[in-house]
Amino acid sequence: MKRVFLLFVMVSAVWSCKKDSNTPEAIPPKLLSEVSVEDDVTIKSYLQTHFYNYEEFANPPADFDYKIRIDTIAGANADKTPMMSQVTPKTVLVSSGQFALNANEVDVPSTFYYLSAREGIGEQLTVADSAYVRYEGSLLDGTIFDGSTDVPIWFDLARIQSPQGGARGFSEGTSKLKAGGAAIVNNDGTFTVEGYGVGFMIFPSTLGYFNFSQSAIPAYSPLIFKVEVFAANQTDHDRDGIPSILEYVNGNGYLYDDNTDEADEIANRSTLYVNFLDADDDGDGKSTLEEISDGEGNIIIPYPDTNGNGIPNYLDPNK
Ligand SMILES: [Ca+2]
Ligand SMILES: [Ca+2]
Ligand SMILES: [Ca+2]
Ligand SMILES: [Ca+2]
Repeated sequence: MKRVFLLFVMVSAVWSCKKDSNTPEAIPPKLLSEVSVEDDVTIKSYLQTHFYNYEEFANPPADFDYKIRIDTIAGANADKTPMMSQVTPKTVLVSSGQFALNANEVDVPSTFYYLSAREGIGEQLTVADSAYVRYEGSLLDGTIFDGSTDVPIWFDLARIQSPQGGARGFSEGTSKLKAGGAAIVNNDGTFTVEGYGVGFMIFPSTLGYFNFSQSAIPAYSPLIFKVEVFAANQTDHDRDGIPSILEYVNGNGYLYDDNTDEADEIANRSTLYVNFLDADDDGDGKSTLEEISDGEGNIIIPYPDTNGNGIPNYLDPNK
């Protein structure tokens, strides 16, 4: 996915141009609110007409590889259960600012669907975890555009949510899965993880790349990812003592719209730091770590709130 992200960054400032015109004409992006609804119709139709190898997951053959295989409900498979009746929907809110669009759309509902084919025996992930996964991304027509299906790789699920990351749906969907058990070291030095989580997620382009087309991903493409989760680590990106997952204060699961001292940063600095990347969250000149510590290297739980106004000191510039 790194390659895809890089491409995203390079094309992010370019609108598509009409090829048959001498003068390139910028085509304004569609509205999130329109695409979100269109994509949902497309996704539901896909889920209604496709099935996965749920029977193998329910009664695994001896040599089963625990890979999800999706096929059309037709012919010999006409009696299969559609994925639509097995997936779980989750609606999150998306704003046009997340795609650097000017439409001023705020909190547009966008629904993704996920399924855990095999529940992992390890921890439940969060959208701020670092996750060790094998994965495969494809379009709904089956075109595979990215993946690492043999060797697991680490993904920073928090940063993937970023405007440059472009795959918030991957972060959201993966957070619904569970990791596997503790790694077992084999005699040859390789690792085995038992009971790792296996699942997939399908999400609208409003949680993917939206209007940015790439070589293998046309603009406005809903995406599907199959994911196998082996391990996950909690993160603290800015090392301020507050786990990144606790640094979204508005509770919407999106880490890039939480910036407590944004007004101060706009007024006084050139760079904005959202809370999970800001080691002084309230911008009062005292580090967050200092504001939650006892002076002897211990973090105080619950976080100190000296004036008792319900806002902990590290988020309260007026304390
Ligand atoms: Ca932190
Ligand atoms: Ca900040
Ligand atoms: Ca912080
Ligand atoms: Ca502070």
